[in-house]
Amino acid sequence: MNKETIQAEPFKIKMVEPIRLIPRSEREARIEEADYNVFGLKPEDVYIDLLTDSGTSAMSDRQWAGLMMGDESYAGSRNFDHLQQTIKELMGFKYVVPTHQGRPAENILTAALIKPGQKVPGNTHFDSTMAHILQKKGVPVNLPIPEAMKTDIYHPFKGNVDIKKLESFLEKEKGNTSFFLMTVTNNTGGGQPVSMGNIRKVREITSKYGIPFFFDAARFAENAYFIKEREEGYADKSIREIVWEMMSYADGCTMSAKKDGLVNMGGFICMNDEGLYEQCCEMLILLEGFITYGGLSGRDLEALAIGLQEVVEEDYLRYRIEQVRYLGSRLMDAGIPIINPTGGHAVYVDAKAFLPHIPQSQFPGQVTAVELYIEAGVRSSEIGAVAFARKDEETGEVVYPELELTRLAIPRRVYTNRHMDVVAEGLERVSRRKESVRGLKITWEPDVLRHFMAKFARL
Ligand code: P70
Repeated sequence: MNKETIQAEPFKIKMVEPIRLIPRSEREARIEEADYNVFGLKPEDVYIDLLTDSGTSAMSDRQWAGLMMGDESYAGSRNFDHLQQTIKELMGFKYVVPTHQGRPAENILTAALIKPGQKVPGNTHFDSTMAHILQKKGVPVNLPIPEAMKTDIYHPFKGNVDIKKLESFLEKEKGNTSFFLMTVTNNTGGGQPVSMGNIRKVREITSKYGIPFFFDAARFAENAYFIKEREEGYADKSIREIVWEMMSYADGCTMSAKKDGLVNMGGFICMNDEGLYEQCCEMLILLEGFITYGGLSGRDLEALAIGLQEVVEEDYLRYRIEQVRYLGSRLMDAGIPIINPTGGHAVYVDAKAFLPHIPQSQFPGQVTAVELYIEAGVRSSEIGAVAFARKDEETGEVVYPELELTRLAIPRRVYTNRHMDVVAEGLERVSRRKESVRGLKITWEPDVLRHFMAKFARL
């Protein structure tokens, strides 16, 4: 917590959902029945659920009140007007296309922009983004700064793009590049922020080569908070001013509003280009619904409009980032290797360093998630070889991601720091017996996004 001021959570709790820790023997049985995939666990068998920060936020009383004001008209819902107005005031884009979550936004934008064989560079694409680019026969290209891959060294903006690499990439590939995508914060690389300076440079370079520049804005407000905290010249700017400036450099964005929209379901695409807007609207009607609801109810649109106003409140963001930092510092004090510094929405355990005796082909990130569940009933997720390893189409060899992580994603406004203590204690206990922990092998997997459904067995 901030040492100079006395500040706790900027909310009080007026509704609770009971949770329960089932006995260890039952946890062992449940994870085996789930084929050692945490996605297969029943929520009632999970004590503290850090699987994702997506769609798991607690809404405010104002948002719940907004739900009662839903205008469920098929066309022209006033809640859409409210949402559109809110996004325009916050981000400044001309057009807003609502979707029911981030994936349809990605699907529609990538379908509109990518021609087969075209490259899509970015800082680091997240799993579903990468899958959508590949599905459109595009080629995802990650160009993070080298510091992003060194988990133990501090860098204030590990989400940054390597500007030199981008420049030489575009020099060669400009004729074969569809668009540039900047993911804020960089989820794959530890929820790490991108600096305004980096965003500005990317705009300069993409403009020079005539390449459209989009944000994956799922965690835009958390990114803005880090800019305010860490980047020179931004300490006295409001979060809204920073968000406005960030977005001013881009041609549009996709958004999974299940994160920084503070809602349980929702998303959107924004753009300034009218032709692209029309193209996206056509696909939206085919895939999601009419252009004023995009797969959502009127009430959902209203809750999102209110959530987008709450997420840029500085008191909220301070609490949010400090809670993640609190868990991170507990783990660092216990000698558990994590990505340093902690990011915006999660603490990422460096599973290669945590379980050095388990090779990446035996999924140490997944093993850590399984063991943490057994130890403390805490559900986390793997962001490593299960999610990101790929067979090279030419050589047939498996290419492993550089980072092998177990992510402790913290839902917004849901858990207290006492819950974070339990998570830290659980990992400390796994750490004490880690030499005896064994690897996993995959017994079944689907073709795409295998981490959601793969089955494992213990080696
Ligand atoms: C997460 C979820 C979703 C996401 C994202 C970024 C930067 C787009 C999307 C897709 C996915 C997930 C991962 C592991 C466990 C559970 C869920 N991220 N861009 O938790 O948006 O989910 O709304 O379709 O992070 O990070 P959507």
